[in-house]
Parts: sequence; structure tokens; C-alpha cells
Amino acid sequence: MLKGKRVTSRFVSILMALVMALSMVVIAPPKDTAFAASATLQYTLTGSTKNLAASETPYGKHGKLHVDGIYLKDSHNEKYQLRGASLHGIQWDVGYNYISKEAFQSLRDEWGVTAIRLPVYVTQGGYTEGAASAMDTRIQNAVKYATDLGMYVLIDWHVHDAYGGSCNPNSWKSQSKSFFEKYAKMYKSYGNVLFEICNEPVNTPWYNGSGNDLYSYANAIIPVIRKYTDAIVIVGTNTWSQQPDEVADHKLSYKNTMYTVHFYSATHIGGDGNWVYDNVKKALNKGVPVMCTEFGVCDASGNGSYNIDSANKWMSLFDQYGISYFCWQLSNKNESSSYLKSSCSKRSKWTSGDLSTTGSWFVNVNREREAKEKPSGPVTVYNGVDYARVFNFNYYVNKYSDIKRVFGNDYAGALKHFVTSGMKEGRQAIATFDVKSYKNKYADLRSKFGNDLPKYYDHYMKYGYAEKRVATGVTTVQNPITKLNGVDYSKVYDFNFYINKYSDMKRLFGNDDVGALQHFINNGMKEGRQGKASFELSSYKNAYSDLRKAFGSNNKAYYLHYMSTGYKEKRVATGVKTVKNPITVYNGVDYSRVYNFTYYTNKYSDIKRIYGNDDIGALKHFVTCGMKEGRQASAEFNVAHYKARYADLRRNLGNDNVKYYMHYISNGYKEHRDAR
Ligand code: IDC
Repeated sequence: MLKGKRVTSRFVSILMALVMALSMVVIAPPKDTAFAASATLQYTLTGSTKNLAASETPYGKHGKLHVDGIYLKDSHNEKYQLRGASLHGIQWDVGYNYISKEAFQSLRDEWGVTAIRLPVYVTQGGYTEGAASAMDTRIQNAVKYATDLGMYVLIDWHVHDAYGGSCNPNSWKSQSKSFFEKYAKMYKSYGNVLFEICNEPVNTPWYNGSGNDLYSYANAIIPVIRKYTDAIVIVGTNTWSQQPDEVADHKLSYKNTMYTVHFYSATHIGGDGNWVYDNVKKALNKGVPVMCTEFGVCDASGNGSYNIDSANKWMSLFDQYGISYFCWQLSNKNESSSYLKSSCSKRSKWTSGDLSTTGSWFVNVNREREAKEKPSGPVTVYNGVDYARVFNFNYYVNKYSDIKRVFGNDYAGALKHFVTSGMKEGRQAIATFDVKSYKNKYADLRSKFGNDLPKYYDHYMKYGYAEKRVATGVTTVQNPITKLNGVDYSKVYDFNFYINKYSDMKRLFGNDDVGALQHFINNGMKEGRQGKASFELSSYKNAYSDLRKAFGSNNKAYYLHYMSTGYKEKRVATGVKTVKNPITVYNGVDYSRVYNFTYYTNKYSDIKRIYGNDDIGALKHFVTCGMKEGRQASAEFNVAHYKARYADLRRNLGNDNVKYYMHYISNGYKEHRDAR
């Protein structure tokens, strides 16, 4: 629809480019393409939002804005570039559908947007054509949401040449006056509201002395606003806001006033030699402060093809001068300038796949700039979480020389290190919170969090501080735990006994009762380590043959038996140095006629070494090897003597030792044969 009407400016652009190309030998390329944003989304949008404290929102950090020379500055007097999202016309559902706190918050938290533009179309069924009251409601809602979220909001009196010919904002001067009277008054105490008094004049020069020019219009409207507020006012310029340079000779006298440039990058190709681009540079050179309240990365119709490269060149220029920008437009309308694909019907919480080329590029642009934003002072908020209870920049860099070296001047970097590494490493970042002390002090926390140190910081921030828990000065573990996963090991385990008895345990778990208990459960019992003065595995094992039969060499089972039963049965668990009631039955055969554990282990040093306290092992050895080898395991039975003494046995049993032992057990003993 508008394409035809752009011909004039496009023709001028081409002509100018030609003239420039012929007359100049070198056309300097724009400096600084460091931020050449891609049209492919470089970030993952998950539709999540952050719970920012007011002080961490864009407005909370930067406060009320003002103009200083050609620059927009924040309340710290630093240059400040707004990253703006323009809604579509709010008289249409494509515009007001997205007026919600959730939508603005998505823009703020995932799109890197700091400001919202509200296009109040004057015609096209807009403010002067029947929609005023509906649009008033929408404006007021939008300002409320933006304000709640600490975002800037630009109220745009959207005069727009949709019907051809010229567009002179003086045509709606009285309506404009009452509109701005109303809103300047309503928002006089709002530091985050900006006013744009005429979107895109056409065929209306900045100044011609007629009283019907833009200069006169601005001089009629701005005093109305200034009755109430010195908020930033942005004034449109001639030819769809492409001529801010025209202002230079007749600048307005009101402070905090800026002048508009609009571009559509496929029509107005970024770079020297483009008429609009050059107009901006001229304006800046002449001290005219410029704001880009609308631009697109497609052609001037808001549709058609994209020119991303051109858009990036425009952004480079804007970056050089800190020029704020507002990208056209947040909707899913089926046209190139829409941020969202037309298939996306979500009104907020958009995810990566919902974004069009414009939307993707726009997010890249914002997020790149957001990442480079220098905090105005030490920050404590990271990813929406405020670490002020546990983090202080100065304390952190002064305590750790490695941190100072790397992050000594980097507030955000130091905080990021703390959050992503420092907490895991247990570093202290504020005098009032030492995670080691906090952990030592509270068994309830240890049993929940174990060695997951960041959880302790988190607990203190969320609850511990409010509960007035002690977080410094406790150097030893208090009330060490004995229970894990619902099992109480206190009958066989005591933290202090365990770490003091074993130097390796002290080294590894000196301040870590959970780790020590885990070690005891997973390894210590298997290894037969003693966990408490009143329970000694070897003694318990020595004392009870029923347990040895049941558990054999499964050490852990003895501990568990004592915990569950032995303790109640008052079984003895210390001081028994020798094996009591050593077993003599193996695979159902009782070897007691030829075998005695004490005799066997005392007679053979190798047996003693290996089976000194292991009656089951010794007997097994005897049965499977000892008899074959002719070893003696009882004063009553010597196989060599037995064999030598009885010729009948030798005839029947030959040279097989084992058979002699077995014969004695089954017959020889009863027959009173002598086997000594
Ligand atoms: C366009 C919208 C389009 C709508 C039209 C109505 O993209 O959906 O149908 O307005 O007139 C501007 C104007 C802005 C235009 C935009 C694209 O400020 O209102 O929006 N554009 O044509 N100036 C240059 C381009």
C-alpha cells in the first residue's frame, strides 16, 4: 500500500548515492560492525521470565532519562541506549493483543527489550476516528504494565500517511494538544514515560515560517507537556521522519527534546551515501539529538524482502552515538515486519520457534547489547536472583587474589564467577556468611543438602537469614548425623570416633559428617572399620558362631545385625579376641573327630596367617586341601600314623589320604582304632 508513496524518497536516495559515488573517491564504510546480528536466532527462548527486583529492572537501574547534547543519558549521567519494541497500532487487535504484563515481561526478560512503544494511530480507525476511549484504556494498561516491570514506555501520537499525499500533524493539533495534556498530566510523576508527538510527517517542512510547519506544531504541543513534566519528548521530522538534519537551524528550545529518524533497511540501505543515513550523520554533526522511534529490517511497506546487512550498518551507526531504537512491530500479522510468525498465536512467553526473521534478528541485536551493558555499580542480581545476602563485590575480590586479578573491575563478571563457581568451591563473599560455618552448625541442612554447597547459600538467602541462623564462626561439625536414608547407624557409628580413629577419614571428611557416614555405609563397614567404641566387628564375629554361619565374610551384615537385633539382645560386641565355638560342620559333615580349629591354626603358621580368626575359612581349607596334604588338625588324628598302623585300611583305601580321615570319622572312631 505504501510502496508507491516511497518512490520519491527512494528515488532521491538512489540519485544521492550516484552523485556521491561519482564525486567522492572513497566512501568510508561504517565503523564498528562488531555487532553484525544474524537473522538466525542466536539465543534460546524458553518462554520463561525472571523475578527481577525493582532495582534490577531497566528503569530501576537507569532511572529518569535526560538529553545532554546529542546524547540520551540515564540518571547516573551515563549515555543510555533504549532497546525498544514497538507494538502495532493499538486500535487493532494486532496491537492491543500484546498489551499484557506477561508479554512485556517476555520482551524484557528474554528479548533484551527495555522500552515499549505504543503507536496511537490518529486516523485509520484510530484516536480521532472513534477509538479514543478503547485506546485510552489500552494506553493506561500498557503504561501500568511497563511501569510495574521497570520498563520505559513511549506514547506515540502516530500521525501516518496511509492515504497518500501529505501528512501534516497540524491537521490534528487540537486533538494532539488535549491528548498530551491528558497524558502528561496523568504521568507527570512517572520517570519512565516518553512522549513522541508526531510519528511521520510527510510534505511538511521542519521550518518555513508559515506557522503550519513542524516547528510550529512542536511549539504548540511541547509547552502543554512541559506544564507537567520534563520527560523526554521526541519530535517527528519531514518525509516519514527521515530528515532530522533539517532541524539544525531551528532547534527547539525545550530541554530533553530529541528528533526522529525512521528507516526500513531494505528501502533505506544503511551506509554512507544513503540519503536518510547521511541525514542522521548531518544532524548529529550539527548537534541534533536523534532517536530512532521506528525502523524495520524489511522494506518501507513493512513487508517485502529483508535487508539484514543494511540493518546491521544502521545499528553500527546507532551504537556509535548511543542512539535508541524501536523496532516495528510486535505482532503475528502476516507481513515481514512482524516479530512473530503468523502461525504463532501466543500472546506472551514466546519460544524460539515462534520468531520470524525480524523477531530473531531483533532478539540477537538486543541481547548482544544487553550483554555488553556495564553495570552502573556493583550488582548482586544474577539471572533474576538477588545474592546480596551472600555476596558483596568488594569483599569477594579482596578476599581472593585470583578473583581480584580477573574480576577486579568487573562487577558482573565477579558475580557470575561467584554464582557459577565460587559457591561450589565454598568461597566466602560477604563477612556475614561463611558456608563452612553454616554447614558445620546445622545438621538439618546437612542431611538435606550434603555437600551441595550452593544449596546452603540458597537456603540462607531464602530462609536462614530471616530465621536469624548463625552463619559464621562454627569450625567443627555440630550434632553430626548418624542417620541416612531413614536408617540410624548410631549403634555402630559416631562421626567423631570415626574421623579421629582413621587419619584418611579425617583428611577427607573432617568437616563433612554426611560424607563420613556415606563412606562408612558404602565402604567402612565392608572394610571392617570401627565406627564406634562400643562395636568392634572382629569381636562380634569371634563371639558368635551363629552369625558367622549366617554371614560368613560379609562384614557389613554383622553391623546391620547388631543395629537391628544384636544390640537389643545385649550381645557382646567388644573384647572377644579369639573365635568362640569354631564350627566343625562343613557341607553337612561333622569333622570334629579329625578337626579342631585352634589346633589347626596353631599347628600351621600359614593357616594361622590366613584363617587366624576365620573358622569357616580354616575348615574349608582343611576339607578341600588340608586332608589331601595330610595335615593334622586334631591331637586325636594323625593320618600318617593311622595309615601305618592298619594294613586292612591300606588294602582298601590305598594312597588316598582323604579316605583315611573319612574312614576314621564314620567307622574308625567307633571301632576304637587308634589314630594318634
Ligand atoms: C504499517 C503496518 C501495517 C498496517 C499499516 C497501516 O506495518 O500492518 O497495515 O501500517 O497503515 C511506517 C508507519 C507504520 C507502518 C510501517 C510499515 O509508521 O505505521 O505500519 N511504516 O508500512 N512508516 C514507515 C513504515
